[in-house]
Formats: sequence, structure tokens, C-alpha cells
Amino acid sequence: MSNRTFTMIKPDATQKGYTGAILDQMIKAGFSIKAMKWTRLTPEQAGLFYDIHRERPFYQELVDFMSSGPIVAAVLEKENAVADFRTLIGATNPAQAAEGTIRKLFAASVGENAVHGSDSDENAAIEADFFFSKLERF
Ligand code: 3AN
Repeated sequence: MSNRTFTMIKPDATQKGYTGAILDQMIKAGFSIKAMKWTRLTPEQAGLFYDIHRERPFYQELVDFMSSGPIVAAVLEKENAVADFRTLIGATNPAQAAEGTIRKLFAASVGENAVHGSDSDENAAIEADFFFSKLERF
């Protein structure tokens, strides 16, 4: 799955009306959409998705935030997708994100940082499987 990554547009961004503008940035950067859904995570689902961060001090805050409103989940395709998408979204903390990156443009804080992007091919596959069946990917 090295040409695919997984993303979520997070509740801060969907609730501020940034969904269309963020998708536009992704498409203009050369990513094509292979699967997409608008949904809302329960606290249990958000907790499972971020299970890897269970021991981190911000885990509960992250779970509360990610279940606080709708999200857009998507699988994106492009050569070198995981690394190129991380470059496109910018640093986790928007204050440190490079000019022109999605987090620089749309994120408010390290917790409410507008978008998620997988950090490895392995996690991209796991995260895509969390949201999408094979029948939902084209
Ligand atoms: P990234 O999303 O850039 O891979 P990670 O994996 O370090 O960043 O963190 C996962 C998510 O946890 C981030 N997207 C962010 O929403 C949240 N997070 C990370 N650090 C903090 C923090 N210090 N306080 C609150 N939330 C955080």
C-alpha cells in the first residue's frame, strides 16, 4: 500500500466549514480519492482508533475531541503517498507547520489540528481497514 495513505478531516475543521477547501488542497497536490465517508466517531471508536496513544497524557483529550463532531475519512492515492501527504499537512503543531501546509492554513492548535495523516504504510493500511470495506474503495 505504499502508494496509498489514510486521512481524516477532524471535527474542528468540519465544524468551521473547511472541508471543501481542505479536500481541494489534497486534490490539487495530486492525491486522488479512493474511498471517502462523512461520519462521526463514538468515544469508543475514537478510543480504538487512537489505541496506540493510550498511554500518552493527551489521550482522553484526543478521544473527546475526535468524537465531538463529524469527520471525513478518506483513502488517498499518489506515488509516495504517506511521506508526501505528511509534507502537505505540515507539523503536528500548526505553530511549527511550514507556510502553505494544510495545518498552517486551517489548524488552531496541536490538539485541534484539522487533519490526520498516516505515519507509515503499515498504519495507513490498518487505518483504512478501520473505516472501509473492500467494496468501499475504488
Ligand atoms: P501526527 O498526527 O502529526 O502524526 P501524533 O501521532 O504525535 O501526531 O499525535 C496524534 C494526534 O494526537 C495529533 N494529530 C493530535 O491531534 C494529538 N496530539 C498530539 N500531541 C498532542 C498534545 N501535546 N496535546 C493534545 N493533543 C495532541
